Amino acid sequence: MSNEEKRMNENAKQEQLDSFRVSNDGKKLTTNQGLKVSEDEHSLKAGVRGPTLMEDFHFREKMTHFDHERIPERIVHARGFGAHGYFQVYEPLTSFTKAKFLQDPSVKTPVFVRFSTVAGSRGSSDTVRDVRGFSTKFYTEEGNYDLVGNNIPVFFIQDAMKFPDFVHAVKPEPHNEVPQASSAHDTFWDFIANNHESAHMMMWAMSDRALPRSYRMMEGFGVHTFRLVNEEGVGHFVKFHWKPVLGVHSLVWDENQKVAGKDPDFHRRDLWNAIETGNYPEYELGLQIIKEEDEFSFDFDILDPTKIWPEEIVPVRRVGKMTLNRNTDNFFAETEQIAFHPGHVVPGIDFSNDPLLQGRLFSYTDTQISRLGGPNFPEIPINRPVAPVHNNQRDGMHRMTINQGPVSYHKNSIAGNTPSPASPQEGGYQHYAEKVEGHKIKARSSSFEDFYSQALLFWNSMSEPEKKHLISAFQFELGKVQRMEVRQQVIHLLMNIAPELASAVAPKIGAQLPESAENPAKPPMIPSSPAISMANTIHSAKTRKVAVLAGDGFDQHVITLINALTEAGAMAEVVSDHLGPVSGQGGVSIEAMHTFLTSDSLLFDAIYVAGGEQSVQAISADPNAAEFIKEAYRHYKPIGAVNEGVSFLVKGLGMASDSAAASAPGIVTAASGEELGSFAEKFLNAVAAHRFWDRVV
Ligand code: HDE
Repeated sequence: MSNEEKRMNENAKQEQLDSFRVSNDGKKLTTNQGLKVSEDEHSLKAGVRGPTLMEDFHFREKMTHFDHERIPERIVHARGFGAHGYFQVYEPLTSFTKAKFLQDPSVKTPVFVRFSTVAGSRGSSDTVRDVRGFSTKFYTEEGNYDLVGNNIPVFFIQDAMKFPDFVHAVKPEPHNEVPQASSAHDTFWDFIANNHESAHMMMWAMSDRALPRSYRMMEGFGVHTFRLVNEEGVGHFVKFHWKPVLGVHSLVWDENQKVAGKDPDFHRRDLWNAIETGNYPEYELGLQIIKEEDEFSFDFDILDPTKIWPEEIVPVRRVGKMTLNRNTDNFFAETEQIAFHPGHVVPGIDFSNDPLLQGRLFSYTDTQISRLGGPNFPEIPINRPVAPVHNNQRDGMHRMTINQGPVSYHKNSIAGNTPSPASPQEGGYQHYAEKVEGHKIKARSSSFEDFYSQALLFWNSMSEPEKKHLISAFQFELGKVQRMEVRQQVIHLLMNIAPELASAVAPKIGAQLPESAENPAKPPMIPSSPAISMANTIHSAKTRKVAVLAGDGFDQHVITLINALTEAGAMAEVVSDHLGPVSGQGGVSIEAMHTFLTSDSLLFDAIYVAGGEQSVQAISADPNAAEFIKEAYRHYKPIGAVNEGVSFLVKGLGMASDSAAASAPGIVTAASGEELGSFAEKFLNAVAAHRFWDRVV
């Protein structure tokens, strides 16, 4: 491929979208028929106080369009946010797959990614306890490939047949449509109690994984076992992973709930701002590969979507990187209208017989037909492949293409039997010729019956703080369940997984702890999987948001600190008692983007209190400033203060002395010249550590 062609490939999607982009800047107002209109505030009336006339085509067009602006939201994953980017493979994956976008490291394949929550409706909050969707559309030269994954590697159910039941149970209850975007209610837990195949997934969903700090800081998983097929027709089983370069990080539950009120768009804003400021989110693509002959070498069935392949047993190879570098121009046109489907594959990628995946292969196109109004949704600009489309499909609602000629059938002689099927050598997709034998039967393999051992593996792999959070999550969620019998049944389930967990939860929810488990977990294949614990993730100060609390008269150290933070890739934002320029000692000035009224410590990763007597006085005058400190402390966040700022911090936290504050975990203070010299480095280390779980709050 020439360099010219490669560049075209990288920009191919954007260039295609360019032909649909419309800017109204500096233009005259028209109707949809291109007629310039002279007036846009008054309907045509019979006299200024008279009735509106039907003749007013402009009024009718404007109102009719408005009346039809909404489309059905997605039945699940309704609330989402997307961005454009590209993917590059590190080295050719020829031995595993013939997929062209996985061969040449110099090729940048355009992508669009949509992140989402699952249960809430389109207008719900970003920060709820929920699984997150992580869907990627690769616009490859061989057609679109969609990797439609989640941020949790397993699923609630094993067979697609049960998906409507599961979704009905987790969605708001049908009689009163309560609660919104929450699993903390009777029907969800009744489902869990009666469908123990959910046990493993429920552990993940109650963990901090379900409270991501940012879409930029979550893993993605294809969940199912797929198949890679190479040029020779040899297949390998594969699981797909996305590994965020910034590591995997979460909010804490109390913070999560409050952010939902303070900034329901928290994750959207975070992603949008990161891209706008050039902090492009990056994720490495990981593959776990199992040879076909090893299909039965594990203590789990590799077709079972409620099981992981522990990374310690089947390592994840990092094979490429995705970078998100462009926000959308229009949310509806791009993020809302994008249509993903796990069945959008390219040669070299195929399916397994996972019964959950098999059902998904039906559901996704079906749902787009009602959501996007007909079978022509692949023609919507964001859904169009960059590869050419030629077939005999015709007509239908909203058809855009003008297909020429009389022939719309195969085989034909009038058009020389074109469009003609392509041989595999010409890039024609060929299904993997797997040998299948069996009786038609509505049943599941007995190899899917171990529901508890990987749930126990999850529990065993958690750090102590993660275990505490998991216990609190069960106490909270089950605490919201009104029916005693449902709470009791869940305790029986937890007993099967880990009696330690059941005994910590039962007394808080008024349930009886059974003497023994009815069906105790078998020992997992390995005692614990360090890869599961977020305690072992990457820690960095990059892109972390630090609130700099400063009023007029702040001391010069603020500038040193802001420079150090910026250099480390962190984001310093000034919060003050007023917006606009805040003037410091020595004639310096910094811009306050927030006040204590418009902002909150919940929206930051760390807090720094500036020195300077006048500055401290100014911020002390607002009681919300002390709240900033208290709440950051409660949420285990790093807090720094220098000079006069230290006494504000000590007072705010109700601590006995400056030295008590200085020795508290995650609190960095400096007053003397020597301390000030090393402050920035120590504070940055604390920012990179993110949370100080050993703090007593
Ligand atoms: Fe989905 N899922 N799903 N799902 N799913 C949808 O398709 C479905 C499942 C996932 O950003 C729907 O276009 C069935 C697993 C994501 O636009 C629908 C089953 C995983 C998204 C649908 C599953 C997912 C969806 C709703 C069980 C992780 C958002 C709107 C057999 C691997 C895509 C739509 C986006 C969306 C069906 C299970 C991920 C109804 C039947 C497992 C990320 O078609």
